[in-house]
Amino acid sequence: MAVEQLSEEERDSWLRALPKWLSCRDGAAIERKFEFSDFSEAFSFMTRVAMIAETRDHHPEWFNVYNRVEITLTTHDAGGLSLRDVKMARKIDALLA
Ligand code: HBI
Repeated sequence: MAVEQLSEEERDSWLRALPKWLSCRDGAAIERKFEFSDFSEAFSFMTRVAMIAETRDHHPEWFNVYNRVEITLTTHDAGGLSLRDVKMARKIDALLA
């Protein structure tokens, strides 16, 4: 199923609803940085995100060193930001709520 890139207006509107996420790559992606108490907490979080990614068939670009995790979301199939990224960001935020 073709997935559409969000318009600039849609992107800006969704970014207001995702205050912990920053727009990056000239609007083609969103990113959020996380810091946990230790590596075990960080990796446990990554494991939960990985399960969501598999369930939704939508996978993050991420970086981890010790207790820090950085997640970037973009939709390769759309060549930019799509609703899949927004929904994934909301799911990730819900893990920490
Ligand atoms: N994950 N972030 C991201 N972007 C995609 O376009 C994507 C994905 N995971 C799987 C996926 N696309 C499949 O639809 C195939 O295109 C690999």
